[in-house]
Amino acid sequence: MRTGLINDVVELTSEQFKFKVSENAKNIFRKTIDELDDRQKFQAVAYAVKDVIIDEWIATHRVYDKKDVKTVYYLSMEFLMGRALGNIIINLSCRDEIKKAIKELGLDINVIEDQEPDAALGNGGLGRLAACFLDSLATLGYPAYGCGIRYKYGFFQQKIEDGYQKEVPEDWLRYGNPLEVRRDEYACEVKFGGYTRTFTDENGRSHFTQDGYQSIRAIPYDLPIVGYSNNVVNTLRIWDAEPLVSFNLDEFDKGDYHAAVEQENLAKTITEVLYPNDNHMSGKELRLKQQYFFISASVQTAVKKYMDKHKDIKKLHEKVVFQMNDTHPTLTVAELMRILMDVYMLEWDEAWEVTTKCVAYTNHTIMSEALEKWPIELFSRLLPRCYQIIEEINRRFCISIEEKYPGDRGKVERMAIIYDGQVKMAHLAIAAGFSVNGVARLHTEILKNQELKDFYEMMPEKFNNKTNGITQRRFLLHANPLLAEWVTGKIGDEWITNLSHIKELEVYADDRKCQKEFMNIKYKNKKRLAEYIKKHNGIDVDPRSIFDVQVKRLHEYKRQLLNILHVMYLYNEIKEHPEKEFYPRTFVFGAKAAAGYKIAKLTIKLINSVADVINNDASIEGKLKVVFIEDYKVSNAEIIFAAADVSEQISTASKEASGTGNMKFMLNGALTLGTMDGANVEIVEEVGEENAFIFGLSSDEVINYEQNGGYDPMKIFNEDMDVRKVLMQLINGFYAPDDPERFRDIYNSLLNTKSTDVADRYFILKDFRAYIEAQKAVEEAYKDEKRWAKSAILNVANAGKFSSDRTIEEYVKDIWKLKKVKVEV
Ligand code: T68
Repeated sequence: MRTGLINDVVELTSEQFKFKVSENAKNIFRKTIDELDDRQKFQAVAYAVKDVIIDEWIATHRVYDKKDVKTVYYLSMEFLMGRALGNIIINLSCRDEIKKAIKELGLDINVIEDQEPDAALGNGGLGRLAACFLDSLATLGYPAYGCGIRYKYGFFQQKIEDGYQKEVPEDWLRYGNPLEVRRDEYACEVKFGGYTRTFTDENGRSHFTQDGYQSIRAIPYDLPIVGYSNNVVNTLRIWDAEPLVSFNLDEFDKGDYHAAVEQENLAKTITEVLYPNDNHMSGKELRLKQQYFFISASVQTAVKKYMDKHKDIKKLHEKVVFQMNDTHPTLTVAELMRILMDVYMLEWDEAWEVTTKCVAYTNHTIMSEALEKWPIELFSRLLPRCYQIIEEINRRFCISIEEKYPGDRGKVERMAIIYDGQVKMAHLAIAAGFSVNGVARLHTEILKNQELKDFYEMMPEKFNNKTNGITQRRFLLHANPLLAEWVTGKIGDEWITNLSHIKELEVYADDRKCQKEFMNIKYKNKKRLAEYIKKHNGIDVDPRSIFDVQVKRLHEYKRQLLNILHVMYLYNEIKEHPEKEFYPRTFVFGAKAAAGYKIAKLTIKLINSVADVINNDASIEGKLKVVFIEDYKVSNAEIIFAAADVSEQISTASKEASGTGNMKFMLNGALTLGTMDGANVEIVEEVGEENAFIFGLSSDEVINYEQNGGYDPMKIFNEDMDVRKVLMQLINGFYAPDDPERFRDIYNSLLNTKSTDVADRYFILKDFRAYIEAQKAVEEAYKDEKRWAKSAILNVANAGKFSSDRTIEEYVKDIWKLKKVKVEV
């Protein structure tokens, strides 16, 4: 039970909560509760929940202050939070009172939750990981801030029109955000451009300062991160930009009209929109501005907060650690050096010593197109002082490489931070960070032995692995209440805060009654998804069919194309052999493509075209259905994971750093159909190969082919008639009668070395047969209900390792060295 600090919170009754809601209705909308529309009901309830949280939020920070705790600043361009309200309610200890009150008010909690827009301040895995980490940090009671950007427009909304993706701006703040708190008192100034000037102080020491710059004001908005039943409320601080002074008439009078307007425009554009690329670097000037903007504001604030209580800036690392979520926040290194030297007057060596004890770096990809490199010209123009600092870091780093490997020019060329006219952010992050981690065991090994081999050889002590995880609070407790209740009924509720307990379910895997209960829950969840599909797509799907699901960003390496080509193959089989037994299957896709990623967008059109043909062919008697779920996001993901039988994790081996969707499916009792890539390797290790379907090239094989110029897909095309038939259907108008050339680029990407430098770069044809066989094994396994139910339960039971609580404990122990805090009377 709750042991809160403040009476108001401790004794919250449903009566009090009802009162809060009706007061909100009155004060905000001048209405009684029954006069509110659904959105207003959401707001009235959300403000009441915020009221409940606030006291705990204050109490938490009072404890942090009093105990003078070490704090992690999780710096990330992205936090894919999804909806907050439902999640906060299940985490609050007074959840039952709130739920009771909502019911007594005659409100439907599901309808209310559905009114909240998703906070989609992220693209995919990397942003969602950050959100899961915040949930775990608060639940485990670790002092932490998430630091990010308050994008006006989050990740775009996807509409499907005539089978094509259309991007619609996501205006998530249109009606305001009831859960945020604007903190004007922590506003600060961020400077761009201009030039650095040297001056000498009275002791003859030279210093640097920036002149002729443009400035903007960074304003923080705080969002509460509520821990599970522990009174802890941490903070996600996202920064908005405003003009320093609004339109400056002085400048206008002086004739410096342009400078004034430019400065104002900078403030308007900088936090306007999230860049919608995942695993791809955009290289746009505005993106670099966004990075410096939120890093400068976050680092300034963290240092100031430390100095408010402490005297010795040289001991910053005892209280502060910055975790850089990929290279996007790597300017932390330069900004911290700048503040230490230019504001606190440390010498270079002193500043370097502090900086290198404070920053750590997580790598999320080995895809070369995702590696951040900035042209020197752009970088030095926008951030002259930071550039100067990075030049000096580079100079010293190159000397240390030469000392270690005398005469080895290749080393310096490969490892330098500035080389070939570019600033290489990963190299800077590794040179300055005291820790470099990958996000799954295989990924970290590939970093050490391939991508970052030189760095690993020179600084092996920095490298470590932190296999990703997900929060079971959102992805089981909230997303799948039926299964959550079943699990708790069997083994108690400790799994909610310690997922390793879920292993206790194993003893029920063979129990016939439990198997039936489990399959019944899965069936109900499939019905829930079928209703969602009916409502949103107008397609009837049979909840008794196998739900085979691939939901994730659309990217060639994730191989949605392999999946849909296999669907085309199955359709051909059914048409050619209508007499053959075939277990009905529903293929579900959900994926957003980056707006400028042509072949990815064409793949969406292909999936929808195949869906149109198959879903409307009465002759196959509903044996096959294909559904593309529009606007895949955190909120509908929760419904989708709960309903899946098969989890498609079919990336080209070595390309998916970890994956986290794979873990969400597993926890909800879906069986993985996947390659030995990313965290799939560890999933199979936990659950046993007999409870998953593994196929395809290994990462070593892929890397081998790549180093030897690829393989010949034409050979497969010429020898395998099933493959050939499917590929021909891409260019003979079978799925595009009005424009047979429509899918030519996809065909070419697989076969034609003239139009792409490497044909079938992602080994789709190479893995095709193995995938067909694995899919056959899935069908066989599903026909045996006992066997399937057992495997599904074993998947749930062995998901313990994949809690983000476990991941966070490892970060804390190996990297951050934080102490747990209790918030109580
Ligand atoms: C993902 N990366 C990995 N990047 O692909 C995935 N990139 O394997 C892993 O599980 C996940 O990170 C968490 O570690 C991304 O999601 C991006 O979204 C991204 C965004 C901007 C620029 C580059």
